Amino acid sequence: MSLPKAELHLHIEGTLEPELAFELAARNGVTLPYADTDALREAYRFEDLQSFLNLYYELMAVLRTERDFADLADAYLTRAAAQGVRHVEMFFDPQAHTARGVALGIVVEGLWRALEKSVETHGISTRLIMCFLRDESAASAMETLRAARPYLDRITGIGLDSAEVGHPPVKFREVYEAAARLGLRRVAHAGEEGPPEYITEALDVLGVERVDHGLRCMEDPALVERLVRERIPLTLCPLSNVRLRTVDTLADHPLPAMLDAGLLCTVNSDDPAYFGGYAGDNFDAVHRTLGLSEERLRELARNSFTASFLEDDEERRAR
Ligand code: ES4
Ligand code: ZN
Repeated sequence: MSLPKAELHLHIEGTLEPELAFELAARNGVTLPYADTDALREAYRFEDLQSFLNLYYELMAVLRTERDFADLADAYLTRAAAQGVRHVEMFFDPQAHTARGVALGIVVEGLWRALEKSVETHGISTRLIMCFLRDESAASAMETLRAARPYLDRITGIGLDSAEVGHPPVKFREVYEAAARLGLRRVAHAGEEGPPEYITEALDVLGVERVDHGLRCMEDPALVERLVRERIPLTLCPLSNVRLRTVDTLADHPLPAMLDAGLLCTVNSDDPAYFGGYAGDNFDAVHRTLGLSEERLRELARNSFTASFLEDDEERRAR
């Protein structure tokens, strides 16, 4: 599906395809515990979010240098452009790298090498969103925010990801307050595996402008009404939900009901190398399996620009 669209929920580390993982492993002298790309792909059968995260963090061992991060981002941008992506707000997980001895500067400068020329090279405008790992401490998140100070001209906002249940948004109240004082935009994963209360908390305590996933809002009609009234965008990831068993099958996905309820939904790819598809593949899948009309697909594409952090003039160029 090559409809022009913005990708608002994309973990750059989740775009690491098996072929590139092995190439980077060889380049960096890292041994992966898989014989080859086929054996690695065999491991992509997930029970839930945690079983995916275990592999996601394990494979990051191959990312070591600025060039690695630049190559990763460039490979993603090439694939995204081919699927009609005109703008991407890219998540990255600083703590997943600093914890293994890769400095934040390596990550940001490496990604930036690809991002700074991507309007020219790929026709894609970009923003960077730094995510905190919610299963790490609030102190670690605060330290990460402090370490990011030299790079804030390159970082548009903050997010919250990793294992959700047991790590409510309120844990990061002070970090989000500090980020707001620095002028950073705020989003957070909420209501993927966690309860609808986490969505409310992300809005009320963290002041998020957009909710990542937000799927479980459908269990709380009053919350749905609020999200509609306040025009809070949700960044849904249908293929991710199937692979992580948040929904039983794609045919059971609540996206059509969510659109009918008047929610500002967007369709995104999350971790496309792991979940079976990039942004356009997610659009194709909901078209085919959920029977969404062409008009609904155009609405989803429109919503992606409306929900983005683009300024009006940039938004017009991208649409
Ligand atoms: C993630 Cl699907 C998902 N959920 C939460 N955290 C994540 N990090 C990367 N992908
Ligand atoms: Zn995500």
